[in-house]
Amino acid sequence: MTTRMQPDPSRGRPDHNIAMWGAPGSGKTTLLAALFTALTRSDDGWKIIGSDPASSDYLIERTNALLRGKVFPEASMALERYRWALIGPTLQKPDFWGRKAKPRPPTRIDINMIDAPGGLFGTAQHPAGGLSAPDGSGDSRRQELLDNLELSRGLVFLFDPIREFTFGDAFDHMHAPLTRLAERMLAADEFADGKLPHHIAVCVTKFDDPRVLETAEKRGLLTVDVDDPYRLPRVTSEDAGELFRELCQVSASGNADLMLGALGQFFHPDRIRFFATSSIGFYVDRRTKRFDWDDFQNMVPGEADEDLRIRGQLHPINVVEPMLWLGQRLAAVRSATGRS
Ligand SMILES: Nc1nc2c(ncn2[C@@H]2O[C@H](COP(=O)(O)OP(=O)(O)OP(=O)(O)O)[C@@H](O)[C@H]2O)c(=O)[nH]1
Ligand SMILES: [Mg+2]
Repeated sequence: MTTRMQPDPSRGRPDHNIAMWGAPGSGKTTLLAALFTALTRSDDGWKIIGSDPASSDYLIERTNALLRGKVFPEASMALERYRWALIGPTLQKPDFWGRKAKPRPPTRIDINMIDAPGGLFGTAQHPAGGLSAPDGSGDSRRQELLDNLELSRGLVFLFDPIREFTFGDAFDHMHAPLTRLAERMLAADEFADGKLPHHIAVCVTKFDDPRVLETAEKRGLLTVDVDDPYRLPRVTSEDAGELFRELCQVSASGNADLMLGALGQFFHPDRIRFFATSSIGFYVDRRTKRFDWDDFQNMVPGEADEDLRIRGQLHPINVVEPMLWLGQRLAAVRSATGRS
């Protein structure tokens, strides 16, 4: 079903590679699995299409598992790569006089997405140095992960506030690979303005969790999109940075605030954007079709104690937006630098 990541020489430098980055269980694979539903539920005309059979299979299987099976993906074991195209709307809105414009050619954003087991981001050692797995496989997989980060120009970094509250290890999973990546980019002369050339979408995940939602509410960060029939609470990208900062305060290790410093050190401010994300969204009663502050939890215990399942329909929040932002920014860089 999945393909191992290999550089594809026929495509030249893959400027559009986007890599997911985040601690184990931070929600990387679920976010990918929710992409199709997110696009279909929003009415802005974007769709996602697999660019090869394995990537289409993934979309079909994962979408079904989430929607019908109501189950979350299993923890990732291998580095997996998917190729998708996001196809934009073709119809333009009527102009001021109500005249319909001619359909325009669709915008296409190619995404080569890399999803790795979160464990690979922790305790990353120098590829030439000691090995953590007795058979050396951990080391070669870490090397592969770094190769991918080096080739990508877009990063989706997932910060899981619930894990941070419990384990407090998000910074550990960011710092080591970031340092290695910077070392490689410096060696490759890709550190021109003293920053990495990458764009980074920082997603605060599990926004549907009551603890995260309440933090946003207490800080006065919640808004409602007037076009949203369900009236789901959201946090705009402008305010999501503040939510991130606020959630860093409840880190079990107290190290989470270092992440903001590291982001500022390594990434150009224009190339960082924050998102408050939930792959499953809030539970909405199918009769009332409205968000209800007294009954919004969409994650419920499953049959086995440790199992968690999805209760109702999926209403993904800020799942597509980070991809579109990255895709559009990378396309702009590509056209400005004349790279194909
Ligand atoms: N509340 C809530 N929980 C979520 C959401 N997405 C994922 N989870 C929970 O987080 C768990 C891990 O999600 P994954 O998508 O497997 O995380 P991952 O980052 O791919 O994990 P690894 O592959 O182990 O690195 C799931 O089993 C769910 O329990 C979400 O949108 N909301
Ligand atoms: Mg995973």
